[in-house]
Parts: sequence; C-alpha cells; structure tokens
Amino acid sequence: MPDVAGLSALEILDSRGRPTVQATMRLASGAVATVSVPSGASTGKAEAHERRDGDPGRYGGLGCRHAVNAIETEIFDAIQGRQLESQHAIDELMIELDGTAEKSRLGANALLAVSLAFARATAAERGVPLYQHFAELAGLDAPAALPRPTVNLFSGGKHAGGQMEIQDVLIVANGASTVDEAMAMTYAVFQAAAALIRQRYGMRLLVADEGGLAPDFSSIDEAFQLAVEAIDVAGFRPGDDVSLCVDVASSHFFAGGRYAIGGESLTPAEMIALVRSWVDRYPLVSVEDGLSEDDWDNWLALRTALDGRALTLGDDFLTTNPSRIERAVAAGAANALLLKVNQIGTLTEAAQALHLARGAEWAVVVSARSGETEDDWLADLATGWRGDALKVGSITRSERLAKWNRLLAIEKETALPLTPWPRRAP
Ligand code: 2PG
Ligand code: MG
Repeated sequence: MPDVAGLSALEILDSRGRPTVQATMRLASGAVATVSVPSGASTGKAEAHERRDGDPGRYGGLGCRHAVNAIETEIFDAIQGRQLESQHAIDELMIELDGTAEKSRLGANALLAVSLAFARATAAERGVPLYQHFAELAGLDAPAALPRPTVNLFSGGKHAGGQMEIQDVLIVANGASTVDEAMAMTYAVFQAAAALIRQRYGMRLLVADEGGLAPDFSSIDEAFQLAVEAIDVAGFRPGDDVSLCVDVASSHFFAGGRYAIGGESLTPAEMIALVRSWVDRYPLVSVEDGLSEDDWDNWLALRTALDGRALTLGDDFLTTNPSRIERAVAAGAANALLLKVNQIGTLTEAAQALHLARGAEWAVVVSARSGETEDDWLADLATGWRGDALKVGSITRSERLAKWNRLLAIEKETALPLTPWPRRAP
C-alpha cells in the first residue's frame, strides 16, 4: 500500500513562459515521481480554479507560489504517513481538505500535481507502465488500442492573437493504421501547408501557442480551403486519408445571445447553420465547442444538424465536470467529451467524467492545454483511458512533441493497433 514519505513542489514555467506547478513525491518504498501540470488560455467558466498568487509585481499576478506552498505544507501534512490504499483515497482526502466546489482554497493546480504524482509514483512502485496503471486506477482493462492523433494545423482565437475567431483547424490521419504512419502523414500535410502559406502570405514558418501555423487568413473558409489543399498537395485524399477537425471555441466570441464571427452577429440558429455549412463543404469529422458553454438550449439542435457526420464535442461546454456531463447526456446535447484533467483537478473525478461519457456511448478525446510542459503523462493517460483520439497541439514545439514521442514509444512497446476514427450515430 503506497505510503507517502516525501512531497515537494516547484514553481516552473509553461510553454508560454507563465508559471505552473511541478510536484515530486517519494513513497516509503523509495519510488519517486515528478509531474508537471498544464494550464489553459481559452478556459471554460466552469473549470476548477487554478490558484494564482495575484501579485501584480510578479509574473503579472500569475505566480504559483501559494499553490506550491499548499502542496508542501497543508497537503503533505494531511497525507504523510497515511496508508493510501488507492488513487481514490488520496484524491478524496484532498477534495475534503480543500473544502470548496471549485478547489479554490488550495488550488486545482496544487491538487492535480499531487494526484498525478501519486499515480506516477505508484506505477513506479508497482513496476508497471504508467498507461497500465492509469487503466487500472480507473477500473479499466488493459488498453487494446492506441488513441488516434488529432494535430493542430492552423491556430486562431486566443492561441494566435485572434487573427480569426475559430481556435484550431486540426488534421486527423484517419487512413493511417499506426501512430508512426499518422505522424509521418501529418508531417507531410503540415509541410505542404507551410509551403502554401509562404507562397500566399509571405509568412515564414512561425508558430502559435500550440505550434500551429497562424497566417492572416481573410476568412475562416480560407483556412479550411487551405487545409484541404495541403492534404491534396501532400498526396492524400481529403476525407479518406486525412480529415479535418475544428475547435470553434465559440464561448469566446459569444455575448448577449449572439456569435460575433466573420464580421457578423449570428443568432444561435445562424451559428448552427454556419457550422453545418462547414461540415457540408469540408471533410470535417469533429466540431468542438460549436456553440458557447452558456448556450445550453441549442446544443441538441447543433448535434442534430451535424447528423452523425462530425462529432459534437464539448470542451468549455463540459469542462470534464461530471455534473455538466450528466446534464448534457440527459439533454442529448453532445456525443463526445474532450477530457482535460486539469479542468476538474483530480484523476478520480476525471475518471468519473470518462465513465459517464462512455456510459452514454460518447466518443472521448483526451486533450492537452495550450500552456504545456515537457512532461509526457498525457500520452499514457490517453492510452490507459482508451481515448478515441489524443489532442496535443501541433507537431512543432517540444512540449507538444514530448507527448507525441511518448505515444510513439508506447506504440513500439505495446504494438497495439490504432483506434479507428469514432463515428457516432446522429
Ligand atoms: C482547447 C485547449 C487546447 P486551452 O480549447 O481545446 O487546444 O485550449 O488549453 O487554451 O483551453
Ligand atoms: Mg477547446
């Protein structure tokens, strides 16, 4: 039974140079593990609270010294010397200790660092791969397939200075049968897109927050068209070999019941019609946050409009939050969950979110954040939790590559097949 003998934490910097939290846990058995937690920029309102110091004179208030201190004092005092028989035990203990619904007292960034450090240290103590331990702690069988990479090609919205309203155009090599093949296909499309962008926009290969290309598109259609052209130039068949996904991230341009997009102010019905027209015209297989997190009444109509052709994927809308997922399942408001553990703050609650989604036969896309670190646990999580897909950003920038490279290593180690792209009935 794991017994925590030591716990320390460190304020480190994420891929945007903003502070985040790293924790190192030592078990009495001698097993040691270090983990780092990510941080979003286009965050949902219902996300667990990331604790920041608020001192404007230091990192513009974004420091994490209080969260670090909470780990080393209050949290360590509460767990030290306790026989923690499961992940559930440590997570429940921290949730109770924090005592707030949003984890605002100790901070979700503090809780998640400890939750993950415990998982990794326990896997080390047991001598099993992290993906296997993640599967077991969520009550799942050993993984039978690997998550399919969905890779950011073009960035916009809050990840690229708002040059277009939508946040990501991603590619998915749905024709690939291995991760290795998927990455090579993705590279070819990314390079083709970079060359087209150099010709048309005179732009060098400079990348946005998640490593995607971010030219000054004159319209959203131009972005989709260029993506299709890049697939074609790279020698693949759009829709058969390589398809597109979009993170509309529409909460961030929704106000007063309307969507401010493409110079227009759309009603929810008009927004749904716009999204549907994209699915009609481009090989789109997934639409994330096509409506705002606050636009509950219209998500069912969005799902119906997509008609099973593209996933209706909820990110800000669901925030990996079991009660929001339950409500969305009851309303028929989505058919896919974007799972981000730092939206909820502990592995135990994220596993509940996973089970709710799977219970409703939803697809599950396991996702990184725009502010990431060099840590690679996400690839193990997506594998162990049987994600249909993994979303990590692009194939540039080492905080992204850490995860893709770990997935390649898991593939070599396990020789598991790649999960087929998840189609969902309307
Ligand atoms: C998203 C994520 C990752 P952020 O919206 O899906 O792309 O962005 O981490 O900024 O919330
Ligand atoms: Mg999103």
